[in-house]
Amino acid sequence: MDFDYSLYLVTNRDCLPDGITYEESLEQALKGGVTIVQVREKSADTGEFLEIARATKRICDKYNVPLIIDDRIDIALAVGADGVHLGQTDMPLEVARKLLPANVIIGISCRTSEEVKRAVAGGADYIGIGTIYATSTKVVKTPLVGPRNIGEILAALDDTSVKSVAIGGIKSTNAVRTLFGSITASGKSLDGLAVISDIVASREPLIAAKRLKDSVSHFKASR
Ligand code: TZP
Ligand code: MG
Repeated sequence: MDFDYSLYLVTNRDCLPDGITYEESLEQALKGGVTIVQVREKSADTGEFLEIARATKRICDKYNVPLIIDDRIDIALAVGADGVHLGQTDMPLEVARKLLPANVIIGISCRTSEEVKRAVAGGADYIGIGTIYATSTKVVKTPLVGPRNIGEILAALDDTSVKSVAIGGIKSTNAVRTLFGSITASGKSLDGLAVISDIVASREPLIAAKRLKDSVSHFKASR
């Protein structure tokens, strides 16, 4: 499936500012140029997660943007999502691949070249490289990847069609240098940026998304 990973929004209702609903924030972000959405709601129970996923699917469909579900294969299947995102300690990729229909994509979080190689061997469609910068959105127990190491990790994707995004502390202020810094010796680079708080915590998610999207578009146009 050839999705556009340019601006990958990861949801988190806990980051929303007062007075703006989840649906409003999401819709504004999509109007601002988000190209793919992952529902990641760590504080929701199964019933709530399902409801959020359904509501997100309705809005994503309106904007013709693909929907990815964090972790939960059952919820992805229940709402007819386009993909599932797995962490290194979630359901193993090979098992998820067997459970999911062939048209449902799988993404996996990676922080080393070894993890990337395993993800490729296991049939991942895309990888999320991170955590790049310090973030207060997630408790991070491993050392930060840092922007300078993205290229080296990405090099493990050479000669594959597997796509990549960077995640963790990505803001409009570091977007351009993160993207340019990711270019490998063979010319590969990130396909996009994954963001939570820079969009979701904003009172103006449309503008926040547009700023990030403009950075990615500028990067892609220059290559
Ligand atoms: N995985 C690695 S860092 C992170 C996730 C889900 C959180 C990213 O949030 P933010 O607010 O964009 O730093
Ligand atoms: Mg997970």
